[in-house]
Amino acid sequence: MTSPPSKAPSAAFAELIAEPNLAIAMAIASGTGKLLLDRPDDLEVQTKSTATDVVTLMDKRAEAFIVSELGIHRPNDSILGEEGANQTGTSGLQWVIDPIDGTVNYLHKVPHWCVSIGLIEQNTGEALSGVVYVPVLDSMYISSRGLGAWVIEQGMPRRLQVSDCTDLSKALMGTGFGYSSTRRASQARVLQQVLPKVADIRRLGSCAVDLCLVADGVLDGYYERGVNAWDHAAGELIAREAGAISSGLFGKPIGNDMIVVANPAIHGDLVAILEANQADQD
Ligand code: LIP
Repeated sequence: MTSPPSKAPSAAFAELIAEPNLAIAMAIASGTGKLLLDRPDDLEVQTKSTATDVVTLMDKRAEAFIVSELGIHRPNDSILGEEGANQTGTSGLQWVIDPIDGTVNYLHKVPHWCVSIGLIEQNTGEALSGVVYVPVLDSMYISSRGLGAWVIEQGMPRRLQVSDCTDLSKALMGTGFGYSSTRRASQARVLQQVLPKVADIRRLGSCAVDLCLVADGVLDGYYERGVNAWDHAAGELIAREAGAISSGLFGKPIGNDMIVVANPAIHGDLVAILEANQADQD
């Protein structure tokens, strides 16, 4: 359970955590993290789109918990979840949730997984608030539109800022791969062109956490083809509020075909390489 900050937070942080919907998402993410850390021996693993696209009992249990909590605190909002939650509301606001982003990591006990809860304006699709909670590390990344991005680590708040890397050849780049062999072959084709042009690649297994690492300047950029709204709804806002530039390719916004999020100094160069190699195509 994330404990309250142990020292007086700055005025900006105080303003951010006073935002009521963010506070609701933080409390729900924290409770979901506790639930997920109490893992049963049998995770009742099933597969979805392919044999490598796994889902566990805990993905479903966590999503049910989040939906139940949102029903109590925000009964008129819509909800879209990776594991099937799809509720229509009347408020014009939609919660976009991934109960476990990085399910393969959760299954294999790799720490790089999270609870991702984003809030968007349904008419515009604009992100309003985002929470990405990494239970194993007790790190909660948070943001609301126009109020900056912060991480609370073991109760200590710290403001997030993207890296100052100006040279793509010195950039540490995050990416990920899909679940179909056709998609993976195409992603490997693109990786062959990207890898020689950057310092190194990290495939850590969670879009949402990768986006928060861009926000924190740990990764200089991240790109991936095939991620869904629930993977990036929260993390993309957090990264932008920390100074990142976010886009698709060829002037398009982020989407299932491609998401590119990086510090402003290298975002354009990364997009150019991806466009030159039709990275938004299989
Ligand atoms: C994951 C994404 C990640 C991608 C993985 C997987 P999931 O989402 O967050 O970026 O590379 O293949 O799709 O399935 O763990 O919610």
